[in-house]
Amino acid sequence: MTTNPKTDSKTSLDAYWMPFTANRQFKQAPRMLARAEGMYFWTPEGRKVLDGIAGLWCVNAGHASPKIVQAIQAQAAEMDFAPPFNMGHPKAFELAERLVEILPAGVNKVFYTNSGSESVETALKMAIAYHRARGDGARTRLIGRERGYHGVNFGGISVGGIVANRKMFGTLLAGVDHIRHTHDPARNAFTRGVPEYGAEFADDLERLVALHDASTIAAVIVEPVAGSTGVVLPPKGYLERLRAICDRHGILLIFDEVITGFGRLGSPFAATHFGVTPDLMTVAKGLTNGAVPMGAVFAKQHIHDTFMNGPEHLIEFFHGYTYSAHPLACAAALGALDTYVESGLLTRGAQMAPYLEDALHALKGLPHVIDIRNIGLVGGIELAPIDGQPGKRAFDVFLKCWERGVLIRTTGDTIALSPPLIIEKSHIDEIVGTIADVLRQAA
Ligand code: PXG
Repeated sequence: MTTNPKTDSKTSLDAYWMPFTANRQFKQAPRMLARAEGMYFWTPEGRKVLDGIAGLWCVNAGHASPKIVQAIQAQAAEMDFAPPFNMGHPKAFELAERLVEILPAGVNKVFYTNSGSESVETALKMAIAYHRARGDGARTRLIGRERGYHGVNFGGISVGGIVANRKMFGTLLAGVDHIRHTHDPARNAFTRGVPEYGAEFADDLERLVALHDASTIAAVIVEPVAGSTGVVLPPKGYLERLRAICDRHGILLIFDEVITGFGRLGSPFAATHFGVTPDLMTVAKGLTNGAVPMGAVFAKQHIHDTFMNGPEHLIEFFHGYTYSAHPLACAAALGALDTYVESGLLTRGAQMAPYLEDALHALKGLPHVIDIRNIGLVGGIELAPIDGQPGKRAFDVFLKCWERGVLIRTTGDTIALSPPLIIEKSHIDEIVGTIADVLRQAA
């Protein structure tokens, strides 16, 4: 039971089955959030908590950003819903046009979804259907990467490589294979920024091409910077090499930019940051600053154009969602884009990154710290697991930071930081300082 501060009544915690949560642990000691603004959450009791993870990699402009709040409020009153199939509304088109302005050259078509998971399913289906529309219908295989996270739907967990997210759910999608992951602590531990070693891991795609033949492979999907697995960066030259191998074999390259999109790395997208342009990009989260659920797939012109054949009165791509281009989401996204551009947030990460990098790497030598990784406004601090209890060491740090008023995220035994892009140096000091104190005391 918890006390509702508004009504003072008791609400049972029983009915809500929480996602990706240790439900029993939570319900014994609930961590409730009631309000949010800027860099902070407040608990129902009024305790202030510094947000070190932008909600969940999404609140890039900080919480309750005024333009976004106003846009949602006005849109709810003006038009709550409009059917997206065979009908349109102006903000959906305006948003697509505005997005194309910040996308890498050549990527200029926008297909709306409602989450990162839906973006991934959409991109995978688009890739297979594209090859078929070209008359190359044998290209149906999808290649993911070990340790990859692409949401939780069947396509996403099939190409994904996080064992816990896959093992409970049967045989998954047929015709999927995986290249190896790029984590190589033996050579790259404590590297500042992208690691020096491992571009050759991209050649693992050639192994799968040799095994399956390129003529059966539709697409490869990777996170340019992997988040959920615990912040794993692409080695220098790796993404370029992956791009070259895809080009050589007519395989589409999909970047899953659900966490890297909208300024996280200090550039609008990972594609712009690394100068490698994929054929399809998936986004969500920062698209609306997390304020309304929304995702999107960005496609190169020629992929879109390949579908635009057949009788003009017929649907070209049999795919879409009731809530695709939802008016509230479009309004929120336009408000978010305005805010990002006006405040320089799409590149602010680049200015703040060196300070975060120094702060994070100063943790080297503290108890249990076995690796530190960083890029833009992303940080990963990997801890040695407690024998026989993987994940527990980091989860305990998470709980202690929460008690001290700092929200961090842990995955396995890695602490992942992804603060709002409005973060100031003093916030970085507080987040990293709190983690340091907790680590010292836990020793
Ligand atoms: N792709 C990537 C790369 C993601 O990071 C998704 C797809 C799925 O998005 P939706 O909107 O369906 O959740 C994600 C989601 C974490 C964490 O702790 C990250 C995500 C979700 C939950 C936790 O790093 N990313």
